[in-house]
Amino acid sequence: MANEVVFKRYDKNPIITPKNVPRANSIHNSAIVRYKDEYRGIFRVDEIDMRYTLHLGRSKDGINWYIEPEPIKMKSNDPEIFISKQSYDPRITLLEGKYYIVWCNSTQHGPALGLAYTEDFEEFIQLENPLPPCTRNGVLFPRKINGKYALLHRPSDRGHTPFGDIYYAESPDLIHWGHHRFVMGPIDVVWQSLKVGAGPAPIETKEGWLLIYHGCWQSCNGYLYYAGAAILDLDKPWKVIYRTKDYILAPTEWYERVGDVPNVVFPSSAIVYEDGTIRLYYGCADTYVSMAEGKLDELIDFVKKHSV
Ligand code: BMA
Repeated sequence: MANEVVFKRYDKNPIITPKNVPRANSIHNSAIVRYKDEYRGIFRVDEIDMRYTLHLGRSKDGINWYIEPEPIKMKSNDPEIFISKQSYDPRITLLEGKYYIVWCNSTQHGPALGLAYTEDFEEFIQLENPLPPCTRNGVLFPRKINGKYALLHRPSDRGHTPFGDIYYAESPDLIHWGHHRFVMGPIDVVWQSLKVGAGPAPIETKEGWLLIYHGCWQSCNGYLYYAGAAILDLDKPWKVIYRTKDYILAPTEWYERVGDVPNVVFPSSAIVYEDGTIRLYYGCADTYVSMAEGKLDELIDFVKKHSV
């Protein structure tokens, strides 16, 4: 396999294909966590009418999955919050004992972040919309920072946004968001020269918050998506300490190159194990979910040694 710098791909990738759900056209950018001795996932399923919705998945090993054929029904007592018919690209964060999901709703006013939590992966409670449209790629930090909840997101437009910067926002109560700060944007390095967006929930390390993100550039055949990593200041996460010049994962395998949108790796969940292994789940070509593993300390060394 080409270009494996820290992460080694699982040899039976892709682990999830459209065959996992009867009506699926594709299953890709999804949020996966460990739950008790098992795994749970919130999967983006595009169905055969090309509507995209969030479905619950259960797995004992994180590789073989049962995914519910019907979308998750979130509970909310406020009809004014965005519960759109189309939802995509969830991220998940374990925060104060609850699993918080941030995803993107397609609304008539453009893409808008949704926020919900679950404690048991049975009942999902939707909270106030964190921000107005247009913004995507939202993910919560796993603890309060300076006494506030913290969110990364990417302001966008209504279409296939040809720009994208990562921003930081904080909140005392997960309802009111402010203290907006620019974190990072595209730079003059080809694979991350058009837009960047946050991937999995940031991981706290001694060096700072490890953020795995996607970077995008435009070739004559459209957008290509790669994975990179950065280390953000622990107390001021809008300050970037290191950021990879080289990508950590690129679309090189058939399942990353061929699909509804070719040449896409879209990192969306990461799990750190007790032995220091980091497992990355990522969407492939807007069609599949795959998995790759590496060592957390090697990833941090790589980010530091190959920083811009
Ligand atoms: C982004 C998002 C992702 C998708 C990617 C590549 O803008 O819409 O859902 O994986 O484009 O098509």
